Amino acid sequence: MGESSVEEVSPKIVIYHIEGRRSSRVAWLCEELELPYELVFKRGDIMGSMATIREVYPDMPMAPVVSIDGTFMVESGAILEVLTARYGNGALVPPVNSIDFLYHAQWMHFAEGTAMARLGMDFFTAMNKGVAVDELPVGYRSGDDIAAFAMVGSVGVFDFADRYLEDHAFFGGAEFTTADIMMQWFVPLARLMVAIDVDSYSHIRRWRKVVESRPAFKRATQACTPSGVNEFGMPADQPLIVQPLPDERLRKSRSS
Ligand SMILES: N[C@@H](CCC(=O)N[C@@H](CS)C(=O)NCC(=O)O)C(=O)O
Repeated sequence: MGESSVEEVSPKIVIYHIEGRRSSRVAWLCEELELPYELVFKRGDIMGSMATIREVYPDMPMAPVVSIDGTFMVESGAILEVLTARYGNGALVPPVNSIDFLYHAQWMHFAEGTAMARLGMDFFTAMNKGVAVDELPVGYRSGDDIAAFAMVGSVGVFDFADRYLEDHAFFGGAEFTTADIMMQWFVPLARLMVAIDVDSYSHIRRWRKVVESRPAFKRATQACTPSGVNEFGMPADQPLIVQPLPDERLRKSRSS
């Protein structure tokens, strides 16, 4: 009998999770692929869940930390790529030679490399200055149209995604892929973090309805946030990290 390869046996996947956090992406993928996984977190206790992560992986304590057959890994996008490449049998990734593969690869990386980076910039600047995100002085917020800091901002991120979805059903093109899992997580949160009126983006709204109705998403959400989620995708039974701005102060799609 030869040695069994990784494809032949179920991997042991342990997801160190915090409710409402990016670790839910990994659970969602495991549900899609029907891969068994263990979810480690302290229900109703964000700090306690983080303390567990610090204990198991002090080198880079973030959510998710995942252990795959005993090897620890961070970076949700990389974890999704490893799990689909090893255990997906071609599911949830377009064929490498298709045009859709280019879209898929772009959005897989855009989610963290640009979208969350730009949203985080606005969010943390506002927190450090102790003001609401829409009260940031000119020059402190990404997207401000001045020479010194004319970087694409949170609104630009959403405008780009919505324009793309006008012509494509999913972020990976014609079919649902892991790029959708990467992009979904921060959409409800953007309303809270950076005061984006996500519902003013009609194509994102249509896409979100479709992906969030997938049975695997619902199972993962139930497992990851057993007490339910609020409109921002955060655990319903825990205090919000910041106060949401009223509707009239939300930033809308440029085309709405
Ligand atoms: N790019 C990383 C980001 C991970 C990350 O920042 N996770 C958050 C929770 S959603 C976290 O652990 N924050 C605490 C920290 O960064 O110290 C990924 O996609 O996995």
